[in-house]
Amino acid sequence: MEIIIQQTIKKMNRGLFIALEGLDKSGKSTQAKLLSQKLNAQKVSFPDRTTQLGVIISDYLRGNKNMSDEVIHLLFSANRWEQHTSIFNQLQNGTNIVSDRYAFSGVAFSAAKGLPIEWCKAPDAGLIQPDITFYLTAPIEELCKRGDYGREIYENSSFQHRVGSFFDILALQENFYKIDALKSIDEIQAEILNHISEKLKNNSLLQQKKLWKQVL
Ligand code: T5A
Repeated sequence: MEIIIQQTIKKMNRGLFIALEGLDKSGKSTQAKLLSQKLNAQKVSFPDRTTQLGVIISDYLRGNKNMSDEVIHLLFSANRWEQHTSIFNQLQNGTNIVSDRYAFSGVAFSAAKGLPIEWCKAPDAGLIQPDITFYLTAPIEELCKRGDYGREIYENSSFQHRVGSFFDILALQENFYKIDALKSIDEIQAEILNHISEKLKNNSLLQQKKLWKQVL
């Protein structure tokens, strides 16, 4: 399946941009790693904790730094803009990109704090729009049993419920492909590959778009 997908992408004359979104511990990183290996893609992660801005964001997430909701939102967005040119150039050169979280996380998490959705979208307007966005979701009560849940400040049930409701709104607005995150890792990967294969039959994917230009 992945060979057919790669051959189809080659005909597009540019790389495919895939984003994985969802609640904390829904398995995004696990799937992003597998998918980037299968599609010979470059994996990017947001927040990108390797840059100076990323270090500040990481401190905030671990509860070591206080910031207003507006400031941290803008830092998350700036952290994506830091990678914008690199992502654009790689796509133009035919490299596929798999993004572990993207601007939709920015909107869902900040809107869950009470910031207006349109305000949240504005700083990310103009970033490259993913060709396909997967939304991994499951009851929070199940996800909070996974891994080291609870280490970062957003990992609490009531907040994640609010985040989930904004992801649900975005999923409808942005046409996300919703995935049951309680399925096995292999089942989810197969579903993702299947959906990419189906989507590639649609020529509209050939056009590279920008996020939310209409809100500017
Ligand atoms: N944030 C992010 C914002 O507020 N604004 C923004 O603009 C952005 C980009 C950090 C936080 O920042 C917020 C959102 C976050 O709260 P992060 O670094 O992506 O973002 O942090 P997490 O979402 O917590 O990412 P994790 O890497 O911890 O979770 P993942 O990637 O969803 O899950 P993963 O793959 O690491 O798996 C977690 C555990 O579950 C197991 C794994 O083995 C692992 O132990 N697992 C499964 N178990 C059973 N079945 C499956 N199908 C499984 N898949 C994975």
